[in-house]
Amino acid sequence: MEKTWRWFGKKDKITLPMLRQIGVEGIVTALHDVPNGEIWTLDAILDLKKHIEDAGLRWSVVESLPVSEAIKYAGDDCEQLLANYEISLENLGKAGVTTVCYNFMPVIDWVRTDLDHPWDDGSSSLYFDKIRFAYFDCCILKRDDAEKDYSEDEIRRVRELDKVISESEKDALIDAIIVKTQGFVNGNIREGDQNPVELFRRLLDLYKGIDRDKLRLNMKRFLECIMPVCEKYGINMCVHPDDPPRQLFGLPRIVTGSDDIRWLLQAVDNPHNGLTFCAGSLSAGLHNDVPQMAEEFAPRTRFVHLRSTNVLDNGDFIEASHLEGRGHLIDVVRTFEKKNPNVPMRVDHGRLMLDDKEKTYNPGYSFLGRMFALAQMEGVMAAVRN
Ligand code: DNO
Repeated sequence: MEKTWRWFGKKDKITLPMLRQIGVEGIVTALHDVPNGEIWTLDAILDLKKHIEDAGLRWSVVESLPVSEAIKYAGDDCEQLLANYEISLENLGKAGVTTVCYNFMPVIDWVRTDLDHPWDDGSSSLYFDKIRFAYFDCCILKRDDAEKDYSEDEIRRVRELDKVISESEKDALIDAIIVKTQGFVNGNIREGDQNPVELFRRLLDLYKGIDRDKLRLNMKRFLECIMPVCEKYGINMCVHPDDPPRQLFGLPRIVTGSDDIRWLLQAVDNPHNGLTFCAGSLSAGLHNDVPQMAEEFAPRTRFVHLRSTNVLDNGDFIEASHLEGRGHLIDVVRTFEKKNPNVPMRVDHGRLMLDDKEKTYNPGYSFLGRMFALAQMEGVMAAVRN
C-alpha cells in the first residue's frame, strides 16, 4: 500500500518537509479555499501539484471534491453544479490527479460528540456519546418527531441529562457535532457562522421528502453523469462510507454496509466507480464485519483509510488504537497487500498526544498522534509483506 497523509494545503502547520521525514510518499489534499460547488481551475490544480512535487512528494488522492447538497437532493441548480463538477474532474484529469474521494452524506459529514475525550494515559481522542447526540437532536435542535428515533430508555436518559447539563457543555456539543467537524470538510457550516443551529435546521429542511430510494436515485444519476469524463481521463471515483454508518437526524444515509456498497457498485458497474475503504467508519456499525468486507470489496477499492473504533455496551463508540478494535487493521492490511497492493492508504484520526495538545489541529488530524499510528501501520505492512 502507498503511504499517504491528509494535508490541508499550504496553510497547514504540518509542512511537506515534515512529512518527508516521517516516510510519507503521497499527499491527500483538496483545493480547500475553493467554495463547495465552484470549479477547480487547471491553474490552481497545477500550482498545488507543483508545490507538492517540489517537496519530493506526489499528489496521490483528492479528498474531497465535495458533492454539493443540491446534487444530492436534486435541487434547482443541480444541472449547473453537475456541469461544474465535471469540469473540475476534467481539470484534475488533465493534471494527472486521478483518484478522487467524495461522499454522499446529506447535510452532515462525519459525526462526533466529543473532540477531546480523555484516555487514562493522558492522551485524548474523538468520541461519540449516544445520549449526548440524542440530547442535541431532541433538546437543542428540537427536530420534529426526533424522540421517535430513540428508545424509551434513551429518552429517559436524555431528560436526566437535561437536568444537569451546563450551558457551556451545550455550546461544546453544538460545536463538536455541527461546526468543528464540518467546516473543514464540506463548508456547509463554518466556524464563526452566526446561529449554526438555525443554519443546520434550514439545511435539514432541504431534504424534506427525500428518502433512501430517492437519494439512491440521485447518487446513481450523479455517477452516470460523471462516468464519461472519468473514463476519458482515467479518474477513479471512490465514495467514503457514512460515518457513523447509520441514519441520523431523519436523513437517509446510503453507504452504511455491505448491501449498500454492493448496490452502488452494481448500480453503475464501471471500474471508475469505486470505494474508499474507511475501516474506521465501517467499524462503528455492529452490522459490519470489516475484514470480510475488505476481502469482498478490495478489487473495487481505490483508497483506504486505516482507523479503528470500539463500540461500547451502551452504544457509544470511541476511536480505538490502530492495532485494536473492530477495524481489525492487521487483517485489513493483509488483504489489501495481497489483493490491491498499490492502493493508497492513509492513517485516519490520530489521538491528541504530547505536544499535539498545544496546537490547534483539525479534530482527528493531530501530528504526533497520526505519526504514531502511521509508524504502527508501517510496521504491520512490513510484517505482512515479510
Ligand atoms: C473525516 C473524514 C471525512 C472524509 C469525507 C470524504 O475525518 O474521514 O470527512 O474526508 O467524508 O468525503
